[in-house]
Amino acid sequence: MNPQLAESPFLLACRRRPVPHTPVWFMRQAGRSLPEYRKVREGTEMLAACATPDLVVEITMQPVRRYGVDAAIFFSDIVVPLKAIGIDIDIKPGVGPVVADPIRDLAGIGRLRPLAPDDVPYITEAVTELVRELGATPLIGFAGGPFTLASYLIEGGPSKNHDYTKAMMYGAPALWHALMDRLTTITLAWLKVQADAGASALQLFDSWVGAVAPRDYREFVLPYTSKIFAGIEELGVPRIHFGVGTGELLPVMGEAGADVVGVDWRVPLDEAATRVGAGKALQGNLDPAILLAPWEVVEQRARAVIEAGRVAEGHVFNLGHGVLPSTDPNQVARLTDFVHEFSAR
Ligand code: 1CP
Repeated sequence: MNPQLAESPFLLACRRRPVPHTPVWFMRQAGRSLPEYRKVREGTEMLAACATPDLVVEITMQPVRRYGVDAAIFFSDIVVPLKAIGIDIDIKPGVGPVVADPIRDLAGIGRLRPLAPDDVPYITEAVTELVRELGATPLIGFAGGPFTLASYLIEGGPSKNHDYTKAMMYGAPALWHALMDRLTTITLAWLKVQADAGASALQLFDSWVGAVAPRDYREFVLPYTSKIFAGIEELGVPRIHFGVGTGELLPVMGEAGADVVGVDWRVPLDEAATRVGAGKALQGNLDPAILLAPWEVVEQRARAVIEAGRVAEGHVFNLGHGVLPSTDPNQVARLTDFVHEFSAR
């Protein structure tokens, strides 16, 4: 391991140690807001791009080069491990993941076989090459959270209300638990592949779990997120747990076992620190839409995030969700510099 890596501001903040400046990276920092991304993706479908190491390396590096962010996020997608075990899933432009044959019964769950490292040699190859190129900059590996993956598989695509998903959760709990159990096994193997190849941190994106109430999270989701975080503890890398609209879930998410909890823009970080409880760093939480406003507004709001973040035991600056495709990359560059300069004062 590169000796400077362990002392990188991002990994120090995740471990709640003192930092020279607040580290910053952005969810969806690679992708559609960057002209250089749109250029290299031309003519290649999303999931084909994810299985092409040269492209994955190039796209992951683009925001690191352009912005000088404190961490890279591996360019892939939460559905890649599902595709790799043979689920007929595609990412449709302008829509998102679409599943040909949604999983709604025991036979469907039976199709979710365990993932072996041999299923994803291109992931090992891309991560290995990236770690070499990144040097002292950490690489964040990731997986989709079990509720979010279950929702795509059960609904067959993006969903507003998660109707079929909740129908199974409440109406066929044995089926639900069997599905979550399989997804947990796949997710553990998928995260391990990335860490074994050299990823420095792992983030679980349970993006849509904010749709469930705390008592239901405890019964239907927490057993699986807890098992995932406990299962990757031995890999020795910081574990980050993120979801959107999780203000009410922060206390129970704080119990799941991550080292860092991601917060969306709805709850200020000082309040989030209280809700999550002691012994955690926080990541977040500027509203991504703030970047669409004039710079003066961005600066004022970013300052408030950094100040609220000082209450937390560790703070990684980020947005409350992904960079919006219409964002001007120059705003992101300016924000990165501002976070570094203002937090070092
Ligand atoms: O052709 C394209 O450019 C498609 C757009 C795109 C991109 C750039 C998709 C389709 N996925 C990705 C990459 C991606 N996905 C990354 C790496 C890039 C980076 O962060 O810099 C990551 C971490 C993800 C993870 C992901 N995929 C999540 C969790 C994060 C989040 O934003 O909440 C989710 C929910 C997905 C599903 C997905 N994949 C793509 C889309 C458009 C969606 C969301 C669809 C929906 O609204 O349900």
